[in-house]
Amino acid sequence: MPNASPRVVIIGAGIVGANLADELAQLGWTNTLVVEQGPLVIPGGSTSHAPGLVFSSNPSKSMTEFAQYTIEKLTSLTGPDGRGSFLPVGGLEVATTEERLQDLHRRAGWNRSYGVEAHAIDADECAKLFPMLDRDMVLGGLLTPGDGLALAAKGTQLVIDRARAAGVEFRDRTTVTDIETTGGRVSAVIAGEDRIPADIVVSCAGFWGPKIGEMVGTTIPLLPLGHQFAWTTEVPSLVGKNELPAGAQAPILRYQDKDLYFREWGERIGIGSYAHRPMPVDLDTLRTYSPEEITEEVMPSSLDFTPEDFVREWEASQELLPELAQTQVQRGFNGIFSFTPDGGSLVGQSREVDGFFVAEAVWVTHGAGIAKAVAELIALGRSNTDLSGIDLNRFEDALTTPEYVSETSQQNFVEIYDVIHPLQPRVSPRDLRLSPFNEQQKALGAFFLETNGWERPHWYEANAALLNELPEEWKAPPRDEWADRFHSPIAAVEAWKTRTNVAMYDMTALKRFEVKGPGAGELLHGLTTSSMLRKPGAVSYTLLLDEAGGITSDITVAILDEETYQVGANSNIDFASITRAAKHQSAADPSKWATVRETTPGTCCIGLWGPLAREVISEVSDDDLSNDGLKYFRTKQITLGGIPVTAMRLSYVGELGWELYTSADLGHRLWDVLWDVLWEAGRDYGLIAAGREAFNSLRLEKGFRSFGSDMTSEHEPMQAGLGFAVKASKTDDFRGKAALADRAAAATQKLTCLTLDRREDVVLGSEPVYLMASSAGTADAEVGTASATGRTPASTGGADGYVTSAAYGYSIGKSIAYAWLPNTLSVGDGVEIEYLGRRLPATVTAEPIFDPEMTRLKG
Ligand code: FAD
Ligand code: THG
Repeated sequence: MPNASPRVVIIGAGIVGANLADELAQLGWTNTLVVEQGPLVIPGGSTSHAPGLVFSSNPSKSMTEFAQYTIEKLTSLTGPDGRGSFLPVGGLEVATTEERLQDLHRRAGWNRSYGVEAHAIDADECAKLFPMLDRDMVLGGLLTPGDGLALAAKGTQLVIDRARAAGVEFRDRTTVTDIETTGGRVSAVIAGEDRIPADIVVSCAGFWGPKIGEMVGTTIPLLPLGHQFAWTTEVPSLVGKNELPAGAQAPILRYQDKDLYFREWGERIGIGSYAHRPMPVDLDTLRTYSPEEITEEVMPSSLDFTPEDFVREWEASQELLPELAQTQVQRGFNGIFSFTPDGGSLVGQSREVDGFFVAEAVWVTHGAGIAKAVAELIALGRSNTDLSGIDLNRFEDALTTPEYVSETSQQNFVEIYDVIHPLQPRVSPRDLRLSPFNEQQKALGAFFLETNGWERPHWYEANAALLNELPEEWKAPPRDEWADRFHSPIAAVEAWKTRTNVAMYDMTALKRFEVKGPGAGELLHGLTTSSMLRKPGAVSYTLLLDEAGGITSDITVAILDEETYQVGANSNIDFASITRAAKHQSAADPSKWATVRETTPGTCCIGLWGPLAREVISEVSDDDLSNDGLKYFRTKQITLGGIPVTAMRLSYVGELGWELYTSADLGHRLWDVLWDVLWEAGRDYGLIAAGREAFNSLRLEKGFRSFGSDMTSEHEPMQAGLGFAVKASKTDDFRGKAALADRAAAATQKLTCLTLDRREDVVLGSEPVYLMASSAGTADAEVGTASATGRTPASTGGADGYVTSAAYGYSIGKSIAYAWLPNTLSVGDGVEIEYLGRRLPATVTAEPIFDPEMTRLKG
């Protein structure tokens, strides 16, 4: 029978490429060829020498699930010895500082949030699990019993056998030298003299990825870096304990305070180090090997050990594991792997070339899980697991230059085991993308955080002068030290002024682009959940869905004229997907062409919001901005102090006012025009500039969702509380429509608004949430997480849900946390949020908390 699935060529037979071939075959796609430059038994990439530690703790739900799937799959891949390809020895992270000890509770929270067993344990228990530890150095640990060692090379060979049996072809000792494209699509892979036809090409080339990307003109923002791994000589207490040569029984061990990790390796200990200087590798000068030269110890991904980089590391190893003083460093190597600007993997289809996919910068830990998701993406057009956090297209162009990738990737290597606060900005480069208001913001004492390369004010020190005017009921109690980082009491002033007077917000970093052409309306109409065939002046809040009805973004679309649509988006991923759709529509029917042009860098935006916004703007504009002049969710061109401005009446903070857009050159003046109202008008409106901390609090009070944290493609609109954005009046088809009803009926979880019962409690996001015994299950209390609330927790292993976004709500005087929880909960039900090992009582609350009648916005 002829094979009907498209011809897929996968480049690279490491853990990712081999598993991708297998996962595609399981979906019925067997017309696949895997091309590998090395010998298939030891290809010589990172997988060939990976020591295989699988620690699943991760702030991302998707990454946690990818690790769990890798563990599950490797466990099920049994060799001729009847044993699987995973050693479930458990994972142990030890703390030797108070800060780390606290952080282990936070990490345990991530595990529990996403259903993975984790225990905070004391030093005695750590020493029992890993007897070599210096008990007195250790303050406590985090035990993840399900973690352990991936036998990556073995598992990869087994998966290759299985894929072969399903009909997949593997061709080793073959180096891909070029990729042929025809009409913007891949058509063949070139290997020297050979031309291999292909409908789809997937680069699973690991740290060689940038070289493959160059072949089609797609930038792959990863940096190959060296990383030291060494083995001791025989350790007395391990003699005769483990199977040889590489068996292990004790948990894999992390000593993050010194950037080290350890595993038993037969009678020896293997030590991995991130403590050394970053060692970038230049792919152009990397030595190439003929397949015959490659052995277990000699391979292209393995550089010579540099003992001078292992001196302090060896001392630190002997401190934690004193028995190592009786051993020496027997052997080591500097292995090559991939780092990226934000530390995440790179997955998805190229923006430039159809049919060119990548799955790179993937750890062994996530290898099988990501391979499964990419197989779904290719075969089904979408993955069952949210991929937005690791999408290849998430980086702005300014963040993919070689210099930027090199600097940020090296920084991520250095910081890999550091305790990083969720709001902590990168150290460098800073001041990369500046809004035209930057100078004025600095003059007001802006405290900047960084987003997508933009400097964005978090609060303004100038507003500290208003702290003594802040009414008592708007003041928030002091926070714990962790939650206090990157926080200022000034945010309370800025929230108060926005709700009672008027404030201006820098919205320049909001990703936006213009869709233009005779086909623009039809294009967006087919992609969104509301009508795009409306008259100029209309603005819609609408959703992009995948074919299965999952939310891939929430956007605003403003119709500027019949053929010009301005999209307010969430990220570069939206830009890439709409660009691709426009290209396809234009090719299919040239009379309905549409182009997509990025306008973020060339324009700027101020959000002017608050009950006095109309008074302020009328001081500087003669345009009619009354409710009759410009209704809620409408746009028009106005003039403001002589500056042409596109005004859009909407507000993410839930107050009367407008987003005011102009070109970047006029931005500085626009700010001054508004600001001068403060001084020139006969009346003091109390206008202030306000920052992102207040903004985030106000948007949560209003119940406005943030894509990526509150909802992803794993959620359909109803359960995310966005059913209103799917317009029942829209009879035309749009992507995802057919799947919506069934999907909503099957949902068991719902995005739920919680408020914390005690005013002093604050959470930050990703924390586990537990139902009470009255709402589910039986009690099973665990030391260290016992209920502090007098209520009985329903369970202590995996949680019942997790927090997405959270902020203190100044206008209600307590914290707000949105969480994914069973949809059986009702308003008034009590739950507990686990924060740094403590249980905080919270209550399901009706939403939106602020202005449910929308009188503020529509007035
Ligand atoms: P690779 O295994 O590198 O596979 C890519 C393949 O593509 C190679 O076989 C290569 O030969 C082939 N290829 C490249 N270019 C071409 C071409 N032009 N034509 C044909 N074929 C080509 N991860 C963990 O999860 N846990 C750990 O404990 C761990 N420890 C590590 C320790 C060290 C010292 C190092 C260096 C890495 C470690 N990693 C660990 C990371 C892990 O090894 C890698 O992230 C993972 O193996 C990458 O798998 P891959 O399939 O993407 O890449
Ligand atoms: N401004 C603009 N575009 C954006 C955002 C923005 N795009 C991305 C992101 N932010 C989208 N998020 C939202 C979320 C809520 C609203 C607007 C953008 C909003 N919601 C009203 C509500 O829920 O009541 C919608 C009412 C309606 O549909 O009529 O305003 O900040 N330009």
